[in-house]
Amino acid sequence: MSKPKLISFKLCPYVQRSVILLKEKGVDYDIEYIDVYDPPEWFLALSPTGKVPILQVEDTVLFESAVIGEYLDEVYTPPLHPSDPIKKAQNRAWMEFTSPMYMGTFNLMMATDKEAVDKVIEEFNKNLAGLDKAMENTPWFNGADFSMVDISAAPLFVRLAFYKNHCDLDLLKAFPNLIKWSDGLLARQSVIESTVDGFDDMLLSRMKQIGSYVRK
Ligand SMILES: N[C@@H](CCC(=O)N[C@@H](CS)C(=O)NCC(=O)O)C(=O)O
Repeated sequence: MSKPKLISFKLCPYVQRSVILLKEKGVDYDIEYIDVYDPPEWFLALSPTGKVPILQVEDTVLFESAVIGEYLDEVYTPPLHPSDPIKKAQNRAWMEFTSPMYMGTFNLMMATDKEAVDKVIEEFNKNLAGLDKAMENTPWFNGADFSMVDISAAPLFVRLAFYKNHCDLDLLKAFPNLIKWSDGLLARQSVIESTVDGFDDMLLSRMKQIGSYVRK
């Protein structure tokens, strides 16, 4: 089997989940970056949604990060879901829960006035409170075993750390369980290696273009 190839955008949290998973499993893969704001024709011909990630496996194109994740988990060892079906289902539910939160981090960047920022933060706080309550183990969501659900949340914490470091916005401060989870994830090698060089500067310059309210 030839190497799987991931089509990515350097700032995309959904692709970052696939990258972390590939690194956790030690898979040899190729990656090609596109600009999602000016996508090439070949990409639009391959991606049914016009979104990244897509994963090319031989002649097949997979899309949707959650599905790509499930495929990679089935094909490459070690399996990173709990084996108990009820636990696995519960983990998948929390993975679903984190997915729309990425829109929150994006909307925060896009907000150009205080009212819009406050609205995003209010919604975010509700979701963070739910996640904090669910995160009852340490160091990982399932305790000792690092798993898919940890991966699905990692890019979220990368972005929240960005807002804390560059925008003086500490969205985790009221959520002790999430602070511990975030600390563990941000120190993990696969997560450290999952962002491209210059990631923070790229986000900052994008925010400057947009006129993001939270950019100092
Ligand atoms: N549900 C999709 C979301 C992917 C997504 O929103 N990707 C963004 C970049 S982070 C994208 O490609 N946007 C381009 C567009 O919407 O045209 C997934 O999980 O793969």
